[in-house]
Amino acid sequence: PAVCVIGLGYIGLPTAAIIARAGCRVHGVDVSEHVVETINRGEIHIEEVDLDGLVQAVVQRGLLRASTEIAPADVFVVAVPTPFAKDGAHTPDTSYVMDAAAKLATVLKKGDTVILESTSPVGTSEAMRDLIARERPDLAMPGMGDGTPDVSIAYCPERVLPGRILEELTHNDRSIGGITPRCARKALGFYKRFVKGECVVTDARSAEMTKLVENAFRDVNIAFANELSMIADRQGLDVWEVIRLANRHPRVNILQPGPGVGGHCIAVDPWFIVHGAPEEAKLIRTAREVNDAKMHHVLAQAKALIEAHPGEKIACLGLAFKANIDDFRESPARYVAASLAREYGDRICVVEPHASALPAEFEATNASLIDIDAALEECGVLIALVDHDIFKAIPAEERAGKAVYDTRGIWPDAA
Ligand code: SAJ
Repeated sequence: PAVCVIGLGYIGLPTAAIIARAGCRVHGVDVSEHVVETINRGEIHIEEVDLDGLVQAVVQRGLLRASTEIAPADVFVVAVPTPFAKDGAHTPDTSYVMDAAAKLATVLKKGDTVILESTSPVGTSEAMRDLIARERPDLAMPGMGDGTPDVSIAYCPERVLPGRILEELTHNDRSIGGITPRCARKALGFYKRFVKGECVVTDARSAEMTKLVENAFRDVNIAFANELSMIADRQGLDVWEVIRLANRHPRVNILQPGPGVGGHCIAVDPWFIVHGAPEEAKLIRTAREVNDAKMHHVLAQAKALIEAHPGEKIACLGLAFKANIDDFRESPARYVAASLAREYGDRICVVEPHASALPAEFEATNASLIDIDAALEECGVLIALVDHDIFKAIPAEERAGKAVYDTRGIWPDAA
């Protein structure tokens, strides 16, 4: 089939490339001219393992072409962002999804399949169907009226881990949520072309909730670890030791505390559940609050350590939102480092091997970006914010004599 992928970001572009590799002709759509031009040159605008080679290959073979304009296709895959609305109340903003639906409605024809992949609050696929129904009264929609529908609509979330996207897009199991069972079968046939994992068929609302639940599960579990770390700080305990020991229990598996939860999914998606059921989603809301509070706790602890070492230079190790990636968006490490830079200026040295310059918010500060060797020579205070392998590998003798705040537990000997 001819496939149109709308949204060529962290999920849309790898998905488009994998569908193209499976032999489908893919028309990718993005609002950004820059993104479109980059892809049509066979290059990529994001960092992801092995994605550059794959995009280059499918563009060269003429299987993937990007444009700012929608084009007719047999299957439409929507992978646009669903951020928060700007109301400060964590309300999901599904306007990008609805804009994509309105665009594809202009070229939709009988027999087409529309698949939503964007993380979305429960009911979004149906809302998308309703919008398409309004735009295209000439087409019969699934789940509306008695006749045979003219198009199929399904919700099929991805669950890939940044850094392993290509591998996980192919091998992870997937939920295929049809607006009707017939829609699910249609979407299943499409995913079977390029997914090696198991494709489990369900309804659209269950699939929408499943995606949110997966990330909320992880958020709640990380919140447990982060709350433990704050309790341990209060009681003068080594949280890493306590977790190591507790995890010896055959049915206990506590996650790792850190400086808070970053990324665009785990810190966002649980709010979509809270928004849908505010009275009931107490634990899920509290987990979000605990993980956000952890970031401020880390900042306060870091300041206390810095104040106790006047005159010393401070190395903030890491800006990324997690280990061994170059993604600094929504990163607690970046927030902590930038806050310290604003307060302590040129005493703050940031080490981030995945950055070539400090992000914009550091500009007004006198903080500098230096390499790990210089940091170990010049800085008397080390604040480990990201568990990059390069930081984990710093031996005890190179940290000796320095004041250390290890927010990730990367140096078990330092406790
Ligand atoms: N973190 C901790 N302690 C831990 C584990 C993680 O503090 O023990 C922190 C990380 O440092 C990071 C944040 O949590 O700041 C999130 O990292 P992550 O590796 O848990 O997840 P993401 O955001 O990279 O990807 C998640 C994944 N979801 C789950 O594992 C349930 C991924 O499978 C999803 O596809 C992705 O969200 C998404 O796009 O929704």
